[in-house]
Amino acid sequence: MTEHAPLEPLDDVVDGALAQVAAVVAIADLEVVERDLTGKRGALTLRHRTLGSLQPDERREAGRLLQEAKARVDDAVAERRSQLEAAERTERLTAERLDLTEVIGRRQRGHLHLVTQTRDELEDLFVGMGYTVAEGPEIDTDWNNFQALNMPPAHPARSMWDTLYVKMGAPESVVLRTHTSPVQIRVMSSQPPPIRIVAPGRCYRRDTPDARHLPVFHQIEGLVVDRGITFGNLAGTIEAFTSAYFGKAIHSRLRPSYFPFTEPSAEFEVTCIFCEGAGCRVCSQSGWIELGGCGMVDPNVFEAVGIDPEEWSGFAFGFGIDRCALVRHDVDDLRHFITNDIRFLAQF
Ligand code: 2NL
Repeated sequence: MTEHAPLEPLDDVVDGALAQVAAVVAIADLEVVERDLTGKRGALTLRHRTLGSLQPDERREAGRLLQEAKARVDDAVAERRSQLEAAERTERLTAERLDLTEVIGRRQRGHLHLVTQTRDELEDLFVGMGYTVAEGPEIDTDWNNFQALNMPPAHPARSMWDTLYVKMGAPESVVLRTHTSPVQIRVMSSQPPPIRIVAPGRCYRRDTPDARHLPVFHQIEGLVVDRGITFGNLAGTIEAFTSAYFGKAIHSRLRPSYFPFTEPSAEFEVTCIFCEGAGCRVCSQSGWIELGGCGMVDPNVFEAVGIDPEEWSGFAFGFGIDRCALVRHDVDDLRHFITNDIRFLAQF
């Protein structure tokens, strides 16, 4: 501590000390400075020891000045310490800051596929009309899929369906169902009329995918069996369902057709939802869009499942769920449903 030799003016010692204290930027350094000044061998402590060699009057005065100097230095150290502590605390708080009000974008939730939504909606609609929902396996017997539906083996009507056979049991005895009719055959074979069911589900055909065909698609079929069921009941049911699903402006019409399992048979069409019947490109200027098929259950089908066609009559209808969604939501290609492009799917 030669620079703080006893002869150096006390004011200079204090000024130097204050400058040092002011220059300190870390609390640890402040402690070193403090020790150099007021510690055992500190500059001020050493001056204190020289007091003993002074005359009492001088000693009192020098002692007072020394006390005053020490107090100034102590104050400066204390103030600097609290400044540094405050700065350290602020820095720590900033680093540890948690903003509990921060809004973080919500996790995106998925939703049901449009085809599933459509199936649910159609089920609800028919349940509201008094039907129950029936389900069955996607792999079924040739009997349930074809023979009971009035199509014996090798019958030419089978060529209407591009069937996929499964190697189970006898050759060509098990198929991936080509429609959901086998579900209705199962119900009719296992419970007596009256029957009011819809059978929705996945079906398979050996088709190449294009805008209007998918090899794996979804169908919903309806079946009503009771005494005195007429073609008028069928037409009324189709009309009730189409206006409930597509809206009051949409109506239905039936055109004669052929299915092996219904007689008479018809195709049903709905008012084109784009032009509401005026004629446009989508409906080829006809004002109508074909949706599915229907008819009165063929007596041969009743015979196959053990229901007496003299006592009971019934109607059935069927249409594609995918195609229904396509028409209602103005989708231009069925393949969008299976491409899994999230930009397409997220629209519905
Ligand atoms: C179509 C035509 C149809 C049926 C399905 C049916 C079922 C039984 C008996 C008689 Cl168990 N018929 N179903 C009847 C007529 C048409 O579907 O174009 N579907 C996409």
